[in-house]
Amino acid sequence: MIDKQTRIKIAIQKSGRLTEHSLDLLERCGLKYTRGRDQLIGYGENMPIDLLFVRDDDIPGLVRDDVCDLGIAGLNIIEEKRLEYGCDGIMAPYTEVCRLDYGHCRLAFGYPETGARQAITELDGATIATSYPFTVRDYLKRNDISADVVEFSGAVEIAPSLGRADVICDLVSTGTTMIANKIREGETILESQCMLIRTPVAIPEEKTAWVNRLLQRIEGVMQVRESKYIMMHAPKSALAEIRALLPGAESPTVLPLEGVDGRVAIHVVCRENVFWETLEALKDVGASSILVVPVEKMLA
Ligand code: PRT
Ligand code: ZN
Repeated sequence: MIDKQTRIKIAIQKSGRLTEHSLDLLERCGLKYTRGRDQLIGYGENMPIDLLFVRDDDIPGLVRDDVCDLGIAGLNIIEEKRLEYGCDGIMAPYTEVCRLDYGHCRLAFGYPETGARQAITELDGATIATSYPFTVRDYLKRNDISADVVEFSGAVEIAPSLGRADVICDLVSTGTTMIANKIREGETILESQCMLIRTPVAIPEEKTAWVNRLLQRIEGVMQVRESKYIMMHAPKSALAEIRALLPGAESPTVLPLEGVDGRVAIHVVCRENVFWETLEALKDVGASSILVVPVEKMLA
C-alpha cells in the first residue's frame, strides 16, 4: 500500500518508445527504485517517489483523476485526452509542467499517392483515418473543414488500402512508414514531444518540497543535456568577440595567466552544443588551448 499523503506517484509508460528515456531522466534526477513483483510499480528507495508503469494512453487519465501526482507522456496523447475530457465539460484536467525534449514526432496528414485528395484544401467530404479523432476533429473545426473522421487504434497507414479512408492523420517521426505505404506526408497539425504533467488538485503539503525538488532536478537534467564547459586561453581584448561566438553562454569567468601579459584564461558554460566550427572561429580570434568538457550536473 502506497502512502498517498507522503509519497509522490508518477505515471510513466510501461514499455514503449518513451520508457527508456523517462527512466533515464528520473535516474539522472537521482532516483533509485526497485520494481515490484508485478512490475507495475517501482518503489523509490532514496526518495519518496513511486512509479506507476502503465500504457501511455492511460497516463493523462491517472493524473486527471489525481491517482498520480505527475505523469510523463507525449503531447499527442496529452492533447488528445485534454480535448476528449473537454467534451465532458472538464476544462483543465491537468497542468502541463514542462517539455522534456525527447519522443519528438508530429501528427500529420498523409495522402495516398494515387488518391484524388492531396492537400487540406481538398478535405471537404473526405474520410480521414486516425488514432487521434479529437485532435483531428478540433483541427478540422478550427479550419472550417467538413470531413468524416474514423478512429483506428493502430496501423492507420493501411486504412486507405483497405478502402476505409481517403486520407490519414498519423504520427510521423522518420517518415518511412508513410513512404513504405505509398502515402505522401502532408500538413502537420501538432508538433509533439514528451511532456511532464501534474494533477489539477493541490499536492498535499507533505509532498510539495519533494515535488519542487524533483522539478528543479528535471530542469537541471534538461539543461545539461547539451551543455558544455569550455576553457581556453585568449587575448583579453578578444573577450567580446569570444562571447558572441559562444551559443547560450553565461557570463564567463576570466582569470589572469601567470607571467603572461594581455592573455587570460576564460571559463564558460554553454547551454548548447559546441561544434568544431565554433572552436575554429575561437582560434581565429586568438584563442588557444581550447578544452570542451561535458557538464554532469547543474543546479541553477
Ligand atoms: O503500449 P502503449 O499504449 O503504452 O504504447 P503505444 O504503442 O501507444 O506507443 P509507442 O510506444 O509506440 O509511442 C509512445 C509515444 O512515442 C507516442 O505517443 C509519441 O508521443 C511518441 N512517438 C515518437 C511516436 C513516434 N515517435 C512514432 N514514430 N509514436 C509512434 N510513432 C509511430 C508512427 O505513427 C509510425 O507508425 O511509429 C511508426 C514509425 O514512424 P516513422 O515515421 O519513423 O516511420
Ligand atoms: Zn498507447
